[in-house]
Amino acid sequence: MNLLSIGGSDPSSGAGIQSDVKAFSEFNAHALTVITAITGQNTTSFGMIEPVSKRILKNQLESVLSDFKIDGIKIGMVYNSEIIKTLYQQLKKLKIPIVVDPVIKSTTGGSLIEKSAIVDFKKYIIPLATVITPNKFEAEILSKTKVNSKNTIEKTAKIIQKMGARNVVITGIEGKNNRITDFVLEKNTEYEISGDKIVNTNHGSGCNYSAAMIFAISSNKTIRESVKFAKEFTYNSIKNAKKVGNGIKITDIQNHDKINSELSRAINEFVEIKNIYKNIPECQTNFVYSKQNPRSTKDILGISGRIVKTGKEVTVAGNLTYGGSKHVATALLVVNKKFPKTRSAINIKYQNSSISKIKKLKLIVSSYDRTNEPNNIKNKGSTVEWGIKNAIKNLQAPPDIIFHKGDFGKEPMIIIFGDTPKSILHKLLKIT
Ligand code: PXL
Repeated sequence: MNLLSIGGSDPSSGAGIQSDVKAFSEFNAHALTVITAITGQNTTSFGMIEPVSKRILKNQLESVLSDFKIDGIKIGMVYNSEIIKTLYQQLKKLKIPIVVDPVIKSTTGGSLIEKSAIVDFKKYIIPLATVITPNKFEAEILSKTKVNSKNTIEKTAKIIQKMGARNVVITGIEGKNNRITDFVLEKNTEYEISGDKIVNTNHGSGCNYSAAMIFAISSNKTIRESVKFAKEFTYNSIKNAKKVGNGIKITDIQNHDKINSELSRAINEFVEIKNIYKNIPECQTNFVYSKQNPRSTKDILGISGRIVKTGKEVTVAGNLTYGGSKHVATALLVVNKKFPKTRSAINIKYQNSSISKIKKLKLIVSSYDRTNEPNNIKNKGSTVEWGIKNAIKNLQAPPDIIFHKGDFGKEPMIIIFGDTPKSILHKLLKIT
């Protein structure tokens, strides 16, 4: 997935473009950037702002738009009217989801938009928004209403929606009992999503929220799912915030899930293997890695949309999620019950050439015959479980490979098992 961040450069890398590059990379998306302004700032103070010229702004945009298939765009700091109008001219014709983060002030006190540009921001940028994500302060400025008992958050959100944003999410509304709430106004419905509050002044949380939002929206998640995802991602980034400079903490979005980073690295290597497309079956490939002692497929990380063949290339469709695979994860779950060290698996196309190579190697191989499957199992839809159980029934050591030759209307398949995704790649390279 390619995601574009349009915004300002922050040399402290806590917010702005640098923060979005980190966030998008964390989602395994490729980060494209268009810089609108350069700021001088750190964790204690805000220095200068220099907006870029119209020429270079336009050239940056044309460069990325003409080359990449862009799945989603996030707009952050836009600073002045010239930048706003130039962006509008280039973006109005696109049919790509856009998340607008209407940044007005930095936590350290810098003004991120000229006062005189707010009118044009409302006129040109807000109508581009699939989702706009102001905090309460930003919502008040944009709607020109102070939230109180008479002017509710809902009223504020409706004013912003009237300006042309399809969906309005007002973030970080402080409530009672240490709770913090996002108010969501979709086209025809409105609701609130609450979570625990963390008391912690930080730099970067607003940017993390909108970056996660555009990723979720571009992954075809609903608005409600996207809000939940962005909220959780931001909560973790604040929880892990680090004091790297002398002033306020910077949010930390690094994924400390080793399972995720190991699988993600192996998938990146897998898609680069020469001619690997020849090994992708009709039902496509999933590559999974489990937590220790998984209790269900929800403890197994997999690709939500599989690795798919696109001509002579393979592409990862979707993202890594626990519970993202059904079949391969179920097969792994069964093997792991008997052999707890086996925690990773991949399915590849059944080919006679692979089977002959497998037979020549010192691998532990087993198979099952789907034509022997009892009807009651077929009807229950638990074929994989039944087959793998059968295949490992008499094994004393963990299998490297389990295959089956298919059945009427069922594609034959090879599944490779191993302790880690890396060990799977090692075996795969020997048999393909
Ligand atoms: O968090 C909003 C933001 C966005 N973009 C840039 C920033 C800030 C806050 O400091 O500096 C460039």
